[in-house]
Amino acid sequence: MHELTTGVLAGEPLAMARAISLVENDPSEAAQLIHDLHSKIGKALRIGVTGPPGAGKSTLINEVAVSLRDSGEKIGIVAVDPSSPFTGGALLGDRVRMQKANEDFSIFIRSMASRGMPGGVAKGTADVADILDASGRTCVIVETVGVGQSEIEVTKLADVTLVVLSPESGDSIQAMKSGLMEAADIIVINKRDRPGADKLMSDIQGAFQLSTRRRDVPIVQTSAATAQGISDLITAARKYIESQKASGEFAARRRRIATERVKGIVEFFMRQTLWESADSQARLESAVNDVLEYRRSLYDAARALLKELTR
Ligand SMILES: Nc1nc2c(ncn2[C@@H]2O[C@H](COP(=O)(O)OP(=O)(O)OP(=O)(O)O)[C@@H](O)[C@H]2O)c(=O)[nH]1
Ligand SMILES: [Mg+2]
Repeated sequence: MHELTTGVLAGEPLAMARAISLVENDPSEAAQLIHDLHSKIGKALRIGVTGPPGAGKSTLINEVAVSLRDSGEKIGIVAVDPSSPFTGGALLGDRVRMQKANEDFSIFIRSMASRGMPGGVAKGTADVADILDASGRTCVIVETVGVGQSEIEVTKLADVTLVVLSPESGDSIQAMKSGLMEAADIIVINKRDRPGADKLMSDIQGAFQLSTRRRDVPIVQTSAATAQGISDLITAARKYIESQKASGEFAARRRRIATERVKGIVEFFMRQTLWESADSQARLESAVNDVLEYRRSLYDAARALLKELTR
């Protein structure tokens, strides 16, 4: 374990990959590792990227990563449940660019499956972000496909959340109806080379005009496949972070994130330990009997059982 900690702190790609596997497969080892890394966690900027499948999130992240890397940043990327392989969408030229930029491992990329994460996606991705952070990455990017509520939860772990839409996905309308847009600190309309980008932009602006809270959300147009609009996006993100820091909201958000994580881990520990005692199954059965034989209501039996199990 000690060796793994040292490897992660040194930013060795192999150690980082092994550490992330622990998060996927072995929660208690992962907990120990993150405990050991604790004093080195917290410096990296965390960027959440979400949006409908195929909107161009990975292509966009590639370009942002290369650009940030050129300005001296060290990037860690984790994609949760990618429906397409991370660099698979990128044009060949981009992939060469990516490789060239990455000869010194200044960009670390890892895909992971949400079902491999004991304790849930939010806990798992936050743990992975911690590992990348401790490894000396100055910027950690988390990609999730924005299709459901749990994906939106994940974006709450980030200092800034980008919601990526494209004019060709009818899903964008769906995204506007769902909570996805609410999670956005910056909206990216990618594939601006496709017809409909301006219409999508004015649709969103129209919808946001109605809300005082959302009126000022920046909307940036990009064409990730040809690396256009990337610097506009980075500028918008930097501006956002700066204003968050100036207003104190950056720290407040990190506090909210830490609060949610502590709560989540307490609940995870509780679930883990609740059924550990030898007689817990017998107690459960007896509670079920009470319910089925009308001695106790469902809620009464559950409350009493909880009391017994946590005594
Ligand atoms: N025309 C056009 N195509 C793009 C652009 N950006 C990405 N694409 C293409 O869109 C497809 C999907 O790109 P990805 O980057 O894999 O999209 P994604 O949102 O990460 O997809 P999932 O992770 O599977 O949800 C690929 O074929 C890309 O080459 C763009 O700006 N313009
Ligand atoms: Mg992707």
